[in-house]
Amino acid sequence: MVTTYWPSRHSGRSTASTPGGGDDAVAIRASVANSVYTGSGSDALTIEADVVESVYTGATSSEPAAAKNASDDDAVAIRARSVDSVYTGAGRDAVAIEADLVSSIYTGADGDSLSVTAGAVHGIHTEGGDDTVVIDAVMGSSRIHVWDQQGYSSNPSTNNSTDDTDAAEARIVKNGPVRTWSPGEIAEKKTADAAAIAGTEFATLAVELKARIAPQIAEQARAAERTPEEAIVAQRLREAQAIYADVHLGAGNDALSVRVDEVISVKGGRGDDSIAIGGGTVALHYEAGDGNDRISVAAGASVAVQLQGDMAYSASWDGDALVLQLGNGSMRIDGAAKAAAIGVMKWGGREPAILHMAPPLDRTA
Ligand SMILES: [Ca+2]
Ligand SMILES: [Ca+2]
Ligand SMILES: [Ca+2]
Repeated sequence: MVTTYWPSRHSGRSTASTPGGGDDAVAIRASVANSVYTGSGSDALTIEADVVESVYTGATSSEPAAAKNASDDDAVAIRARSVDSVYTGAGRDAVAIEADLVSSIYTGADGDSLSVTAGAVHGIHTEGGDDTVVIDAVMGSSRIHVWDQQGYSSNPSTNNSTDDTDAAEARIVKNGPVRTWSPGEIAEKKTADAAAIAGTEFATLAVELKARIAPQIAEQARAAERTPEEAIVAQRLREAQAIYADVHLGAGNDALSVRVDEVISVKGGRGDDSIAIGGGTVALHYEAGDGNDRISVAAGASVAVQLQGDMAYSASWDGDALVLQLGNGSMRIDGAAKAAAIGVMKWGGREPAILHMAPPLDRTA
């Protein structure tokens, strides 16, 4: 079945539902695409909207058990300003999302392929199976929670909120112009470079937050007896801390390519994962049983290994690679010698251990 929802540009909310078996092809263009269910079968879903909420391409509860247990391969492509709650379930799904705000993406069991181009992103879960993931973003937004914990609210005027990610997102949605993408604009957006994304309001928010916590950074550096250069590096690593990672690759031997302008946190989880860090500061959460992961870091990027639980570690150099023994597992960081910084920290520990930092520029050269 082929269904095309093409409501008028001012029709507002659009709800699509095509439950049941069969391979559905659904295209939606709307201001708000809310509660889209395609049911069982290998579905192809395309959405262009300002706001996308609640997309589910698995079998619905009213379908027979056989349909619910099937591993259907879905293809989902979304371009929007804000995307929240996308579930593709079992099967080898291919999901591509391009949006300013991306949260709560679950690709379910089996080896999925996920590509996210975003301003702020959190709540990515690719779950079991050997997944292939590409993330290109300004930043992971879990860190806004971290700053709240440290007492620096990103929104002091509404300080009662315990979830400042929501507050920040609400601000974007509230203040942003309500508009619908034209096909030409979407094509333009698709080819926009990272610099354009860096100009979003989230990048501005990150700068504001940094300025607000600058005095605390200076005080912590004094307390830890760091040099000014070390204090800057330590703060950069600490900024990437999060209780709950932005990106969870789940079990399996996953492959992730990630690049951010600011910081993002990633949990590779069980299995031997390959993670390529193309830019920014990436916190890698690691706990006992998380396997032997292979990391490559681009020159100028930073890695903050965030150990969870009470785990001993040791570090040694192998050429330009830094090899960390982490309990019964390990992490090999290729290219570490040319990274801006490599550090190890524990959640709740205020000061990261700096294992490597780039030498300061020789100003006389
Ligand atoms: Ca899946
Ligand atoms: Ca996985
Ligand atoms: Ca792993």
